[in-house]
Amino acid sequence: MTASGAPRVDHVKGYCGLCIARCGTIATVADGRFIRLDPDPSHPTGAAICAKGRAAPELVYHRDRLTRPLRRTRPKGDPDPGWEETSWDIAIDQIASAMRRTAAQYGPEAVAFSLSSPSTTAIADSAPFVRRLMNAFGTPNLVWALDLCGWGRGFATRYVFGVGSVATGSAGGAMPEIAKTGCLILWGYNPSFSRITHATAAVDGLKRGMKLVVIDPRNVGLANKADVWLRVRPGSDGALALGLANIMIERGWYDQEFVRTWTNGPLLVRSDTNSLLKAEDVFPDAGRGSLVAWDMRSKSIVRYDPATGQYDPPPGHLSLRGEYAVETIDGTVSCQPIFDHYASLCGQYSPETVARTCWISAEQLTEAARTIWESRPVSYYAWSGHEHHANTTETARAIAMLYALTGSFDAPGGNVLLPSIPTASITGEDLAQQLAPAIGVIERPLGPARWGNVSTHDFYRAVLEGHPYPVRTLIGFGANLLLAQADPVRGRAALSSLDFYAHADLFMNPTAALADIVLPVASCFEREALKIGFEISEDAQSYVQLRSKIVPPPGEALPDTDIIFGIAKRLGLEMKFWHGDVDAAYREQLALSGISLEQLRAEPAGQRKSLSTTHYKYKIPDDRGIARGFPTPTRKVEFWSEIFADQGYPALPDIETPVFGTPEPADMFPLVLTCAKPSLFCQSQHRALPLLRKRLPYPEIELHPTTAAARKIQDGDWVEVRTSSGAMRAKARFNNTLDDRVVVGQHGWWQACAELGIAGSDPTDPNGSNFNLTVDAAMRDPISGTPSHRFNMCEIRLLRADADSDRRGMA
Ligand SMILES: Nc1nc2c(c(=O)[nH]1)N[C@H]1C(S)=C(S)[C@@H](COP(=O)(O)OP(=O)(O)OC[C@H]3O[C@@H](n4cnc5c(=O)[nH]c(N)nc54)[C@H](O)[C@@H]3O)O[C@H]1N2
Ligand SMILES: Nc1nc2c(c(=O)[nH]1)N[C@H]1C(S)=C(S)[C@@H](COP(=O)(O)OP(=O)(O)OC[C@H]3O[C@@H](n4cnc5c(=O)[nH]c(N)nc54)[C@H](O)[C@@H]3O)O[C@H]1N2
Ligand code: SF4
Ligand SMILES: [Mo]
Repeated sequence: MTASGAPRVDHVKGYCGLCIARCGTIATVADGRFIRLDPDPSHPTGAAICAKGRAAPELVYHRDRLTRPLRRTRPKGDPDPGWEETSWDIAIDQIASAMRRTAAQYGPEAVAFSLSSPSTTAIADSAPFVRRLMNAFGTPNLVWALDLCGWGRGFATRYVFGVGSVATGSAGGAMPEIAKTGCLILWGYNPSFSRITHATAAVDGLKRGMKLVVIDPRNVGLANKADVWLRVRPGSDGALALGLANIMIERGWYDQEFVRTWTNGPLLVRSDTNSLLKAEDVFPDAGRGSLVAWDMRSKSIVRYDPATGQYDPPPGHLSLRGEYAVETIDGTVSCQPIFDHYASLCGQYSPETVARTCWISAEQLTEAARTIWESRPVSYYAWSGHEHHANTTETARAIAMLYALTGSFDAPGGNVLLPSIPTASITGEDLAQQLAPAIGVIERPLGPARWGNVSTHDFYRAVLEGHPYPVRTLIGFGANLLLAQADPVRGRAALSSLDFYAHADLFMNPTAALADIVLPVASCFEREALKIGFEISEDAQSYVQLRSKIVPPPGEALPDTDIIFGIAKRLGLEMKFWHGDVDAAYREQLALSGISLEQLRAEPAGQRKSLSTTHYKYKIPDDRGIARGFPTPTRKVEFWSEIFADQGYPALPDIETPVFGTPEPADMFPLVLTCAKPSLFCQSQHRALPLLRKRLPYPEIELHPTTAAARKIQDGDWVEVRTSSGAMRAKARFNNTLDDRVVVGQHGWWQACAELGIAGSDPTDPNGSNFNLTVDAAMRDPISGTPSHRFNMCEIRLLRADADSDRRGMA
């Protein structure tokens, strides 16, 4: 209260950390209570906020928040864990002791960490410190959903461009420069629900005449504003990308100059071995590493040196198509340029094949290809729709190659490697001594484990079968594995059989319920965090903010960062953690930026550090005067990957499209099942907040009215969705824009909402509502291990026709 008795009202600028959009916000605090959140239009991501942001005060003050460290007193498997409150001191002590014990017996790699996705929680505040702790402790094993989220867009595409084609939270990569783009492609991505800052930018783009292509089985978000909406059959995106490329190549709708100069398309492939022709195959004196292309002007071969990116002699006109007889040391060998092989691969995806495979007409396909070609510069963002498949790696590569045909990479209005404020890395790579190979890297050497990211299924196997080595302790920050991942039954068995599991979270969840220790975490509104760059544009990238703590956390809850520093200290790693001083860590991060921590603390609204974007960075000469090119083995955008070939994978994207009607007879499971995220909740969270839950009380499954009518299902009826792997329940929601062979569910449902009298459900119960019980965990991408969350065959059955049996339907 103020002296006059009126409430004291403060407005605190910051940003919402609840999802990847990281919207700039203004929090209203009245007499010390956080009462509302509004957008901050002066912030580069502050044009709007969503319903989840508006519900933030409900999240902060929710009665189910964890407030004290809890210790299990009854065995795992007992329906009552017998949680007992304990002190931070004891909890951290137990964690450090368990980590030490496991390391002494099995090696430090037997301690794994898990993390929620930074796209759906505020864990980005602390994720670099988790990596640092892992490096300092000596384990490479971070279990998080990277195989489902970030792999396709940020990592698989590195095998084409050398960098991610779209930036992931941490990996870096090129972002669509929406403000300048001629044509934006949203591929299996609905930013209207999932990243409203991109949606706002796209709407602005449409106002100035930008073309929009949306590729989604549903007409959702901006699809109804799109110039072309391709209603792709789930799981066939790779075939679609090759089919679009086929039309573009056939009609000459591709940037030949870019392909010739900046891709490895001209390099020759030997037909006898199906491998790249090496200069040493032709010239006995050639050094190792050089390759060969065909010059049409001189009608002879030219050498190509990837170390310099130069052809020798300088070619008149490199060939992209045709077959050439080359005199090699072993005799005459017929060779074709890589691009010719790629074009032939695309040729297998004729409009008729695409119509059959992807359920998209030849006219629409051509219209999309024409729009893309005629509206350059093109930019794209592909997300969950293409990432949640057992063919995501090759699909992501095929989309990236289609994109390469436009020549728009790093062009103004293309996918641009935006500048960033110089910072120092704090993940402590230098602290890591000889880490063991991450779990999964032996089976899938090019997959997420190459970068220390362990898929949940490999983690379960290491715990249950000790393969490739045992994992006995898990320290989790958020990750709700039982809901996020397939096979929760195996997940429960794995987590229950650990020697020790600690989980830090805002709320108890079904995964945390299997822990030995549960730690209460301060929400993003109750802790400081440093954010350098807001990703989506040059302006956003130039913004630095030290998010203020708006209100204190409930009870004894602590920021993740403090917990990590606490564990480090107890492990004797304090010296590697700035002697326990979080500010010192921020100072180190900021040292190169020219912005001080004091400045940021004094100005919660944030600071701008002007940046300017240089485009076409691949053309810029390095200090030897050699154009930088792309950071790939051939220094070019790669249609053909020797890295893939060396590991026994096809060098060109060989797409396996899941077949409609399999694996079971089509009459048992005649419908294709995919899923999408609702706008009101993030993943498995937020169902306890009445403001949100009252707008979507129960999980839904979207289906076409004729599909429903054939099963006597009415809009709003409870139905069972069954696949050969399992079942779940949801309410039917009619959607007449869907193909009548496709149904679309939602995952993440388990939580009760006591305020609305809605019960929760067990994630392993087929009468509950865990979508991921229907996922076939064995259907996995051979390169990344990604399970197929978005393609399975299913059947839908009416449970009850009476609309008011909601409570029983959920039970
Ligand atoms: N069928 C299907 N499955 C999917 C998906 C799908 O679309 N369909 N999406 C996949 C994707 S893209 C992802 S990223 C994963 C997500 O999987 P997860 O990363 O596990 O995300 P959530 O399920 O939302 O669980 C996040 C947990 O973190 C907690 N949390 C929130 N903020 C914080 C914080 O600041 N600190 C800590 N310590 N905890 C916090 C929440 O309370 C919650 O318990 O799920 C994947 N699974
Ligand atoms: N409201 C909200 N926002 C979020 C999240 C959330 O859970 N809720 N999660 C955050 C996270 S972790 C992520 S990964 C992002 C994800 O953001 P998005 O990628 O936008 O998420 P989704 O809605 O899961 O999937 C996008 C679209 O893919 C379509 N789709 C389904 N199957 C296919 C297919 O086979 N091919 C194609 N082309 N499309 C298909 C769906 O119909 C859906 O409209 O959102 C982030 N923001
Ligand atoms: S979209 Fe909503 S939840 Fe995500 S950051 Fe913005 S306000 Fe927060
Ligand atoms: Mo995600």
